[in-house]
Amino acid sequence: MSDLVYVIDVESGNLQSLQNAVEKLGYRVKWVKNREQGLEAVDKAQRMILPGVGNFGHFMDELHGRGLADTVLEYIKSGKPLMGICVGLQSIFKGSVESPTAQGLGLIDIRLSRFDDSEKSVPHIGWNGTVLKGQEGDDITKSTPSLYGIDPSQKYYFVHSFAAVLSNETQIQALQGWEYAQAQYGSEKFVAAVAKDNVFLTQFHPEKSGEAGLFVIDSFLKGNKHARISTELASHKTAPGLTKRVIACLDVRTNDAGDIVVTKGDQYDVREKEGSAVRNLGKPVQVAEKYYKQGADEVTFLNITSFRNSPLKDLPMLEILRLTSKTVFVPLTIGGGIRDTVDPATGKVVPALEVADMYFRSGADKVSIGSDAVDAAEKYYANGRKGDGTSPLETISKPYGVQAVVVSIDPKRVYVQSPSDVKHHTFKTKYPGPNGEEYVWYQTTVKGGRETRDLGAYELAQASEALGAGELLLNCIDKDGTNSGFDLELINDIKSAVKIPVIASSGAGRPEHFEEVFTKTTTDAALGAGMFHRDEYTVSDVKKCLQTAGFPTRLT
Ligand code: 1PR
Repeated sequence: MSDLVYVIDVESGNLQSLQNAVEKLGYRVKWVKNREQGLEAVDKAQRMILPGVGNFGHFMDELHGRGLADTVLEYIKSGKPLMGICVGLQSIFKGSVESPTAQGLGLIDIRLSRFDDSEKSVPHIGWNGTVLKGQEGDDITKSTPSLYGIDPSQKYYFVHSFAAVLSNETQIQALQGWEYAQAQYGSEKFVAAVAKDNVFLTQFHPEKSGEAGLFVIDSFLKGNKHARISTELASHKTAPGLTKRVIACLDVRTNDAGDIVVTKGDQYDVREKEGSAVRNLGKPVQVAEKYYKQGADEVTFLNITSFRNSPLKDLPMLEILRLTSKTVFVPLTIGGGIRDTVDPATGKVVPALEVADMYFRSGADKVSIGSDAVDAAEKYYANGRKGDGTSPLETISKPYGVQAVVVSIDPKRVYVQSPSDVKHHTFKTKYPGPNGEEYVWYQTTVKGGRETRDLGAYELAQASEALGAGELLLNCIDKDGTNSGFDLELINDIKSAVKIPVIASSGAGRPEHFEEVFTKTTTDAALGAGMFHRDEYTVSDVKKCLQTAGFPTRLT
């Protein structure tokens, strides 16, 4: 049998990682981008993958517009194996409330709905468990046959706001004849994977789900529908449900010798106290791989000097992403320099969407916007709380979906005597200021904290959500590099401002700080940098601490 895997490419999101996963498993990818290539695939392909991320309507328009909806249907009819991923799964359903006029392929008569955000963050981002219908309550260590290797004791990476939520009998009836695994987010149960005959679909991203996800892709590629779960994989037991994510963050910049290094500052100052050289904590690709092996749920790269003078095609971060995504099979975020920019090589203005597109094509799953989001938020308020459609937040989230866009906030604490002293949102702090001030607001900054703006972090968070951010990376300059624990007050305040997930950042110095932030706030994820870079603790130490404290955890 040929080692070729035909993959439908409608230029939606990070296909590089899927290619890397397929290649790691010993196969080759052949892209299918138009009807002509689709006809060849129907004729010659022995396996096909239909991946998708982002907006349902945009994805369906591309699929229909390129004549590839017919390709998928003809291919399915031929009886050869097809695997759909994320929006690829969603496209097989009848439609989605996300894009009411867009037609799904209609193989399953269910309309996708949006998760209820009154009780939880939406999008649903992170590692969640699955249960195969009919096997609820089974002891999985007995090694029951699985659905393409999906293991109920493992966690898989989900990122979506819309899902086939199973809330009534009619929906369950619509799945008659299909085998399916369901997952639960808050109180809502939804289809995590579904299969019938030659069709297999996952809502989660197996190519981003570490070794457990690679095993699922491998089972599909080998046609091993009821693969037995290896005892090695089944040996990790953890509490059910969505985990709190533990993220390793790499601040990256060129040092004075011109090398690209991982660095780390104290309150954003990355120079050594003596000699003033940029701190060098290793090479980005190797450091990222180390954290993947330790069990990091995501890896974030922040390009803290944005390499302003690099011609765009040679952006050093592109190569770092390309190399990292070959060995790191968890989500990768890239931040720094995501804005409309002028290419120094050509003098041409390059819109932020094109910059982001280059990163997605190189293996990034999310882009993180810092300074430019502050500018966009200022315009949003000046414009009567409306976007004008031109900010990178809006232009990137439209085609790629909000889940692909993070806003990184770099705030500083400011004390005031009374809320009426400032126009910004304030709250009463447990830790009064130097002159006994009982209230605080958090001032936003740009350019890595070098410039302050007359805008609060609370207001920035709300504007970012309204303009198209799917997640917030909440740093805190006062806490950065202090090893004194996260700023719990700030995190709770920002969580109360938005419905989208928040990543707590700055101040982690011990595994217990992660336990504390997940116990005392409702943050969805927490990020550490210095404590990992200095080899004081591993990501795995943090995971073990969380597991002992009873949190659902993904262990590797
Ligand atoms: O403005 O869109 O070009 O993005 C620039 C990005 O670079 C922003 O995300 C900004 O936070 C980041 N950045 C800029 N300058 C610095 C600096 O340190 N001089 N780093 C910087 C931000 C903060 C965290 C850090 C945590 C955890 N680093 O990400 O990793 O505070 O540290 P800890 O656990 O050791 O306390 P744009």
